[in-house]
This record gives sequence, structure tokens and C-alpha cells, in this order.
Amino acid sequence: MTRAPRVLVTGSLGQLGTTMVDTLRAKFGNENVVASDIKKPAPEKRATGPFVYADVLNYRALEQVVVDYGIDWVVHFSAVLSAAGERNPALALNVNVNGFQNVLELAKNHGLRLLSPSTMGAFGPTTPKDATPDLTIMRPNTIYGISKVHMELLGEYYTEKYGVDFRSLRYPGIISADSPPGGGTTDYAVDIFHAALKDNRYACFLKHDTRLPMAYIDDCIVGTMQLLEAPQEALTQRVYNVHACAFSPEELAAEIRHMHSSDFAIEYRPDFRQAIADTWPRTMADTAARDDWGWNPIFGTTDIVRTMLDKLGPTYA
Ligand code: AKB
Repeated sequence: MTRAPRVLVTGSLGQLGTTMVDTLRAKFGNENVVASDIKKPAPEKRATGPFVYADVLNYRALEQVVVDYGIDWVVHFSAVLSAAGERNPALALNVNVNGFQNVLELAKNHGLRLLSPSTMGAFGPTTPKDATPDLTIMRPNTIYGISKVHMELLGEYYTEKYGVDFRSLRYPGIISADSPPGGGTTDYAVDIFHAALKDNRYACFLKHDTRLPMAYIDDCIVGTMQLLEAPQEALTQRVYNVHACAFSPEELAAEIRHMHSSDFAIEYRPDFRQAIADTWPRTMADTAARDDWGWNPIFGTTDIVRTMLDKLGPTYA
């Protein structure tokens, strides 16, 4: 393609969509990136480029956007995450399965490249927990995980059968200061910074030693762009693990004490999200992502803590 691709982003007002739209617009031009959601954007978001209402459950409405704007690529962020999914499994099934099927059909019928992220939540209690490989046992027991395994397999099927250019990466927990997460099991790792700066104490919904893979949003967005733009020939598979660092709540609290306040207090009140976290990997192996398209995260735990405190500090000063 000699001109810039025209990209549609679903779920554009979510934690990742917000930053991804800014990054895509900086690279491909504001007018070439169509942001969509079912919520109303703040006026400053609308000002930077096209925004449309598009419900991923409505195939015809999505198709109209693709035709009207001449879309080439879709980045599909609309999804109900792990904790929200356990609260409302019917909604998660509908959005994650039927919504994905709609964008996949759209990709098939209009020759689109489709990037739809998966998650470490696609693994389950019988998956090996350390250095979890790309190809392994996948028997998740959350509706989120089940719907994401379905997404991965269906995407691969459409690639094989219809030549759809489907791409996916299994995100760890993503930590961001500018856009809040919503409905995930890893959300504690963002909430804790707000609580530390505001109240100097935090009640954590996971146990002290629950170690999970995590990444800072900048690495996540760079990696997502790398996979989105990678030449087809570079891809030896369609779904890739990506790993950056791993920590537990008590390790994160120790870093916050070290960098922010030595008497920061954390208590542990595990709820239903503990059972979800217990089924996920502690670390993931991501050699294929590094070899095939250059995944190379730079934020470790200490960098994440410093960056989060620096970015959020002024809000609570
Ligand atoms: C969640 O906690 O549900 C998400 C994820 C790991 O996919 N952050």
C-alpha cells in the first residue's frame, strides 16, 4: 500500500483504545484513523479526528463505517474483561464472541487486516505457570478466557480458510496513568497508585504473593503497532505471547514504599478475582514475538512505578 492505511479502532475510549488512536493518528494522519465506541467521547477527543458510534454487535452498522471511510485495517479493542465477565457472563459472551465474529466477517468480506488482542487470561488452571509457551494447554475457566480462546481459534481458522489477515497478541496486565482500566483482574496494579497518592493506603483484592505478568502501556502500544505493521511474511504464527515483567502486590507495594512513602500501608482482602488470578501464568515466554516482529519492552517494574508516580503525582498534590 503506497498511501497510509485507513484504520478503524473499536472500543476506542477504553484503556488501550485511547492511546492507540493517538499513536495511529500521529503515524497515519488524523483523518485516516476512525475511532468508534458506544460511549460519548469528551469534546477534545472528538476534535482530533473522526469519531463514530458503532456497536460491534451490529454487523451492518460496522459495515457502513468500513464502506463510508474506505477502511483497510481494524484494531478491535471492544471486549468485556475478566472480572466484568464473571459479573455478567451473558454480556461477555455476546460482546466477545458475537462482536468478534462480526469484525472477522467484515475482514473476510472487505479484505481487511484485523488485529484483535488476546490475553494471558486465555490460559487456565492446567496451563504451566512459568515461562508459559505460546502453544500449550488452554483450558481457561473464566468466560473471558473461553471467549478469547474462541477468538484465537476462529481468527486462525479464517486465516487458513479464507486468507484473512488476522493478528493477535496475548497481553499481560496493562498499567497506564492517562486512561483507566475497566473490569480486569489486574486493575489493582493501577488502582494502587491512585490510592497511594491520595490516601497512602490500599486494600488489595488479590493476595500478597499473587505474581502476574504486567506491562506498561507505552510498551504495549509500541508492540501492538509493531505487530499491526509487520509484513505478512514475517509472521510464523497468528497469536503471540508478549511479556514484559512480573510482580506480586507485595512486591509492588515495596517499590511504592521505596519511591514514594515509607509508611504506605497495604492490606489484603482477596475477593472473587483471586480465583481468576490463580489460574493465570506467572510469566510468559515470548521468543516468537521478539524474533518475528521485534517485541522488545523497555519498562521493568521499577520503571513502571517511577513513571506512574511521576505522572499521577500532580493530580493528587
Ligand atoms: C484482565 O485483567 O482481565 C485484563 C487481562 C489480563 O486481559 N487486564
